[in-house]
Amino acid sequence: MVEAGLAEGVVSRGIDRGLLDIKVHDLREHTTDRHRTVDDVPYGGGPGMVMKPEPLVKAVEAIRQQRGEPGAVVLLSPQGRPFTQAEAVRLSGLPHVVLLCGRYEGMDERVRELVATEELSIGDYVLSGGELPALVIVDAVSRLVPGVVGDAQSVEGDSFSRGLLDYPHYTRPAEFAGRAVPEVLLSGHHAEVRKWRKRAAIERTLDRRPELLADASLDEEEREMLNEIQRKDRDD
Ligand code: 4HQ
Repeated sequence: MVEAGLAEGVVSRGIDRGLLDIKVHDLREHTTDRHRTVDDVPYGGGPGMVMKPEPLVKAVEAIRQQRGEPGAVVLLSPQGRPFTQAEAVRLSGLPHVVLLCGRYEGMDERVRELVATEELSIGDYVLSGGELPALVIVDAVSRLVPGVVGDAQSVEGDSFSRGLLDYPHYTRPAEFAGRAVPEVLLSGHHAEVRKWRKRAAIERTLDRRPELLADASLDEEEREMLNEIQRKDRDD
């Protein structure tokens, strides 16, 4: 599953261009029994299985030998701190990151204590394994590595790079199913387009994710727009 995810899109291109160096490690390579067992029954009873600690700890030890000391060893789990754009920016500044993916009910707690430096969650839902969360993190971090996304402006302008939701996007045709593209976007007035997009991003954020505005980095013009929109909403 992880190899398939790495073989697509910007991540694959970044690897091919030598901008990203990503290795997938199979925990079964760090087992000693005939069945290459990575899971066992939970102490205390209950349903499901738990990832055994030895293969995980040995895998991280082997990674240390092969690739040097990682800047972070991240355990993926719903119990982790929320993974945000700010976390992606932080991880993108580290030269080497290890992502630990578990299956079943989770990992033996001693893996977190002994080898993980942090625990991250990609959201409040339960997946069947940490592989997709790891790919999510690889994708979000990779596109922040210089050169991986062709157009650096598209990364800087991203939704969340300043803590706001994105503005609406339109392409041709100018009218579709009876719906017209906002006039200002066809006008060629670049300053007006910029202002329209700023306002639209603020309106959407206020409407859908108002809690984001507390931490958003708004410039003077955006602050003024926010005040104006809130004044209007209050008055009517
Ligand atoms: N899981 N964010 C259970 C997640 C998850 C998430 C990963 C499911 C670990 C054992 N990981 N395994 N949400 O749902 O990171």
